[in-house]
Amino acid sequence: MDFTLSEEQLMIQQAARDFANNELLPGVIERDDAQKFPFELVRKMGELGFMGMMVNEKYNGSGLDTLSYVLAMEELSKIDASASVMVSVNNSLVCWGLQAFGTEAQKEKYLTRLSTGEVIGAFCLSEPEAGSDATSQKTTAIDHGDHYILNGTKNWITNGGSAEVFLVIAQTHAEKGHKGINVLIVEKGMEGFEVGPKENKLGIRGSDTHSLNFNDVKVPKENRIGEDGFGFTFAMKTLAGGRIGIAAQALGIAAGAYELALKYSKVRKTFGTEIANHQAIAFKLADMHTKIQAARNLVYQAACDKDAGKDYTLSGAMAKLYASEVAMETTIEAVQIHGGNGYVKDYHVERLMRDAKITQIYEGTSEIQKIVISRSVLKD
Ligand code: COS
Repeated sequence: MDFTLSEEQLMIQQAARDFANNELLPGVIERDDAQKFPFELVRKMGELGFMGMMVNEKYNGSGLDTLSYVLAMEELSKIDASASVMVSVNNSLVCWGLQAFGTEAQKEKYLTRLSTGEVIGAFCLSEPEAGSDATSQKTTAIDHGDHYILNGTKNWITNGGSAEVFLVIAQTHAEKGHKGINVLIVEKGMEGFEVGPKENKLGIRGSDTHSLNFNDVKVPKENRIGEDGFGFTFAMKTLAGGRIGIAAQALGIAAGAYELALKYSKVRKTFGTEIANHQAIAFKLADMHTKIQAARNLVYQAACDKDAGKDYTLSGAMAKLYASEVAMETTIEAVQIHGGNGYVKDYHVERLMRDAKITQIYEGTSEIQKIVISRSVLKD
């Protein structure tokens, strides 16, 4: 495999690196503490084209490939995974889903604003009793001719408090199981739609995660994406791409922690020498570097599969499974290399360790990725 980056891809990678260092790094510890992410930063990411990276320029997007998106995700995630999850959800789940399956009118009305960061989107699949078991939707969208009446609760919704456009998965024809599920575009402010309290999380604390309640929300039928009953397939298809974005996030968290540990090991001294000169530390760095490169190859491969029009369900699942494991292992080792300093906030690695954990959980847990991978392997 040749992953030589083009001039344009290198420029995007550099732009994301510069933005992360200049704009995201200042205040990242405070944002994690306060569980806040100023919308101003979302706007700035929008101005740089990071909010609609794979969206056609016709809809105000950047018109880039998946590999460019992955490169940007990696760089942003090295510094601030709360920022990068907002980028990931908006790009892979909301914008991509609308571009691939929305009507022209839906794209004009919603996608053109989502891709610039003027507004931000949320993807609402998980429920109190339907996370991994995504077909068990309790939220209902009952057909009333020209509109649906939406009732139910969604949980752990990234961008829940700041989004203006919500893609909500709901059951319309319970007797048809997953073939009776629809996806509706819900706007902030629709009567009966309430944003619940913010979750107090272990990691990615800057991103705002909320539960959402829908009480007899009237949603016009023109807000349904795709044919009647397309909702579950929509969720699976968008999540297949979303997993590449989260894999890139995990890769970035791992690489960010590794870079910090490498730097620290060359300045921190014990027993009269820099700790990098102790084989115990050098071997840790060797393992981290090797695993990160392996994860990077899987992530790039999945992105290239998507760009080549190949099926990326398997490669995306493998990338997410492996990169998220590497993120967890690497960040734990980075804390260990930092010793006591690793356990305090100023050195960043404890935050990266907390942030890493969610990459093994959201957009399909590691166990779900193993279901996807094993089914694919066994089918051959
Ligand atoms: N692309 C398109 N369609 C897909 C698909 C994909 N990647 N994966 C599954 N489907 C389709 C199947 O083809 C099937 O359709 P048909 O009945 O028409 O053939 C349908 O979806 C149901 O699939 P399946 O029978 O495999 O469903 P299961 O209940 O066994 O669940 C898993 C499949 C576990 C893979 C699915 O429920 C899943 O991904 N769960 C995790 C969801 C998730 O990521 N949650 C996190 C919340 S978002 S942060």
